[in-house]
Amino acid sequence: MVRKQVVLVTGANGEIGHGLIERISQEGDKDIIALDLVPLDEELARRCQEVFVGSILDTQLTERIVSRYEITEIYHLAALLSTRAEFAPETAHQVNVDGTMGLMQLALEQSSWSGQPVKFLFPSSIAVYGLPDLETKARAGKVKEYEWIAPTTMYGCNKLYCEALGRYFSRYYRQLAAEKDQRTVDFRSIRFPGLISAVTVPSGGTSDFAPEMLHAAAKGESYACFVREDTAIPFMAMPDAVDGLLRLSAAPQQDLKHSVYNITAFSLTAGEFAAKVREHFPSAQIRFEPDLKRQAIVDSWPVDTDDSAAREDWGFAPVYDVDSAFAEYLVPAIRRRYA
Ligand code: AKB
Repeated sequence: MVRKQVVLVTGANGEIGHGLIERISQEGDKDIIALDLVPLDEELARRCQEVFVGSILDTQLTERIVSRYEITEIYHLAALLSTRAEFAPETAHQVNVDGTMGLMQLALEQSSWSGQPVKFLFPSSIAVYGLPDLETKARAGKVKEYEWIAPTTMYGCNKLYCEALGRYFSRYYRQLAAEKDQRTVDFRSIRFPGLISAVTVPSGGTSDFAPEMLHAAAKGESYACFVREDTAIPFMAMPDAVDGLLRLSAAPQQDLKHSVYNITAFSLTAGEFAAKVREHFPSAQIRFEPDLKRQAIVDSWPVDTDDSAAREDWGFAPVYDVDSAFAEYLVPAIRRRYA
């Protein structure tokens, strides 16, 4: 019996999963299997070869998956985001770290069947950065991958550690063995800014204030923003994030000088974001009621990131700046969604 070769997407029902599954299935050359804690939306499920409902920590489930399919590529999107992880740090560690470690082991094991490296695409985050105060944040400006990596959240710690784990699995796994291990993981990671989707509303993150503000305005609901008006972090429209993952996956290995890359599209304050929302939804009711604890998390994230390495090594360039993201992607799609 020959197992079908597939791409595994974990956390498939989440924000990135929606856009990613749609794009991979449109491209039409790969079969997708999806794993999520909840059943996938019907439209999304139809694009997958099979959907598995359960936890990435459930080894019986992952063993059942590999008994049926040969996995050649993994997009490991499942995670507890920064706000949710602070309410359950130990659970976050299990899901974000132990879950990732288990999938890297699964990737290694799968590579032994084909003799080829299994690609492991891992979304990391601006949460790996930790700027100590607002003055330093302003002075730091666009941070490089190796600067200010002192996360203040469990989620940020988890992401930073898993980046290191990925580097280890792809370059140094069992480095003291007498014979080099032939099984290999081809780990590639992107540090994303806050992502904004027209299709889904995020939950459990701390950059959520921007997409929440926009979706509330489109629904005609008032919104109390949990950070100050002058709070600035980088953002990106979801199609550019999905494109980034697919481009990084397609890049020839020899072009990649790093295993982890920043990418960014535009940086603006929550007040500027609110002004953009009002430009398109003039009756939007937005007020600012900072939650000091969530504020402190966002204050520790950089104003922007330096993504020159991604641009140089694999040609990353976002399609959308802030104006075109609103005018050409977010607003038309959100209006259709809530019509
Ligand atoms: C979060 O807010 O936790 C995420 C992130 C910035 O990675 N959106």
